[in-house]
Amino acid sequence: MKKNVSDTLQALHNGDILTLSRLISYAENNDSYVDKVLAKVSYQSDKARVIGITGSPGAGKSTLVDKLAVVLSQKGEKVAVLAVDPSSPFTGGAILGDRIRMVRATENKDIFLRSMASRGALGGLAHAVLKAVRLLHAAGFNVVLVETVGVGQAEVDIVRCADTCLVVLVPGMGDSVQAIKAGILEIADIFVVNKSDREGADSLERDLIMLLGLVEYDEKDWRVPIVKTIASEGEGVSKLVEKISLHQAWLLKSEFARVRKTRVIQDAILQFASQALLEKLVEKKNKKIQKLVQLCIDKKTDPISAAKDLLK
Ligand SMILES: Nc1nc2c(ncn2[C@@H]2O[C@H](COP(=O)(O)OP(=O)(O)OP(=O)(O)O)[C@@H](O)[C@H]2O)c(=O)[nH]1
Ligand SMILES: [Mg+2]
Repeated sequence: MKKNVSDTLQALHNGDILTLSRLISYAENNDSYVDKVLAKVSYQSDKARVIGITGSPGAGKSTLVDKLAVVLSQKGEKVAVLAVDPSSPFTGGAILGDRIRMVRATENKDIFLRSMASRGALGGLAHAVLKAVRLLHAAGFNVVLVETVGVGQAEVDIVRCADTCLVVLVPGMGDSVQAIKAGILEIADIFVVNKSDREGADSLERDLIMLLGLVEYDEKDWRVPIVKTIASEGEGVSKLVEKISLHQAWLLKSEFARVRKTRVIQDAILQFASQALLEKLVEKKNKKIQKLVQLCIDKKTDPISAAKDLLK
């Protein structure tokens, strides 16, 4: 398929799914062909939106994403789903569980579903996801749902590129307020209390209300809402869609949103630049790196000093 870039670009703009899928694979494999294509894609699609969904394993994210995708698609949006798993670097992208759980969305041929995993390449998954999102926008998908497991740095990096970020919590799974790290509070635009059919949902909600009550809001700030859902029954999903729309309307008119966008773009630039630098370093200084590794093993230096030495 790696013929000429403008043919590929044309196919992508025409929404050719095979081309799109292959380009996303190139992004995962850190193949530079995708960069050549992306370089020609303009950032015009301002109406395109990215919704990030994160939360602990088994919280019901995929079930929720599935239902959200269907509702949004029924509203006439062109929806794509990226199911990202930062914790499985070597599985090569296929997350069987997600494939099985998302039967409903995948049956709907208008919804594009793709699992992504890091293939152990340098730089990691966040870059590949950023690229995939741009590819999807270029292919005409105006809503991209990005599901990612967990709440570590890798996940935060991934959902940071989202316009609206949902954090899914469930009762009785250690998702108590004590367990909610500051990082999560920072990234959450909407809290979802899923599995509300379970005991403890009300008290989790109360805890969240209390926690959010500690945040000082400015008049123009977005107030993080809490939406209770039973994803498996589709309950609360339309309310959630409503809150997402409200958040996105707020984004369009708020100064904060502009600041946030600036930050996201700056992050993206720096991430791509640091990846490129790192690759160059490894390529040019491989011998020296190996030498430094050995010196560390022999306790003749330490990684921090070695890093400084490498950059000399
Ligand atoms: N009781 C109850 N079960 C639910 C609800 N939502 C999802 N589940 C079930 O919870 C299990 C996990 O759901 P998933 O959607 O796969 O969760 P996930 O967060 O995507 O899981 P990972 O991707 O593995 O982290 C499945 O068996 C779902 O059917 C809910 O609202 N109530
Ligand atoms: Mg899942």
